[in-house]
Amino acid sequence: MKITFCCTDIKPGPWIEDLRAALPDAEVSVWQPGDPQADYALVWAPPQQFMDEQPGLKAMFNMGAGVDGLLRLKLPAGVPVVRIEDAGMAVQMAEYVCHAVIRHFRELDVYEEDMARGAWTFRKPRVRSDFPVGVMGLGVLGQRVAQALAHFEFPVHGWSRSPRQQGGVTTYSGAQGLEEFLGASRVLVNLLPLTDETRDILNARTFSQLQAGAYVINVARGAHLVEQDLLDQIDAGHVAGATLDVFRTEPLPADHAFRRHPRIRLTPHASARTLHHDCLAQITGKIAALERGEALTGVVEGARGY
Ligand code: NDP
Ligand code: OXD
Repeated sequence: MKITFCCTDIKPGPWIEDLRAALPDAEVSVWQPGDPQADYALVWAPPQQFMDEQPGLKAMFNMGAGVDGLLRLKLPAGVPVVRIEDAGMAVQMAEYVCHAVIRHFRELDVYEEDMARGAWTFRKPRVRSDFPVGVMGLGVLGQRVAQALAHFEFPVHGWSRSPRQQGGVTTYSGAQGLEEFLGASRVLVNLLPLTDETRDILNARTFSQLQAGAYVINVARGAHLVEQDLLDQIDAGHVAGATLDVFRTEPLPADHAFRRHPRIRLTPHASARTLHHDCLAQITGKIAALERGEALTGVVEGARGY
């Protein structure tokens, strides 16, 4: 079996070594233009030339949960694209989102500023039921995030494309459920995949439907957010602030308005990192399952875009 590795921005050395250790009978190499046909590929932001030259793959493994970058290319017909499912990312995302929600709810920024200027003052405790959290996307990551928020006793609402049931979460679905979902939410967490339907979904109209004093957490993709709309809504006072991990342009330009905004907290697309060993185990496990003729989970449906 031949496995090829074609990942921009990921050092191949450790992957090649660990793939060879996990699948000793496989021939594993870093893709070069003109290479012979492989059986399986591990890809992240590959060039179109790779797709054109590898039409006979048995499966292609995307080295992340989001496949928006990959689906921009013309993919070889009939080759299943398999994405990463959790592999240690769900717990990281739950930590990150809970941290952002709690930091805002408990006004920890204000306490930090007070302490830095020598003060010792108390804020009036806020009422948890005044801070319902809406999670957009109830997939592998969104479900885990919603569960973690419910554990902290926030009222949690969840929105997905098809109807979902989750204990402790009030659920809504489809375009017809969006308005009610937004109206029930004050803190909005985005964990949608980036598709034609979800691009620019965090916009002025969406924000205006959230409860007053809204807070926005975007951990999915930068192109979900209309950046100027967020800045305008913060200026207008309807949105109190935001925590952003992903941006339309990454790295975020040094002079971007978000960089020095007092109400916006930033991280560099680091909310849920790809963990080498967890990913490797998931991918090699799936290759072995395919070789045994078994069906896989995590196969992307091209038509719906995720
Ligand atoms: P999943 O595919 O498991 O879940 C996607 C969810 O979004 C599903 O509940 C799906 O609905 C819902 N959805 C999709 N389209 C729509 C729509 N048009 N309207 C309403 N709901 C919709 O994805 P994951 O949870 O694994 O990952 C989510 C995203 O998180 C990734 O696509 C990626 O962009 C981002 N991500 C960001 C990371 C970071 O470090 N910042 C790390 C990892 C991922 P349904 O349940 O009906 O299918
Ligand atoms: C992913 C990401 O999609 O890291 O996995 O953004």
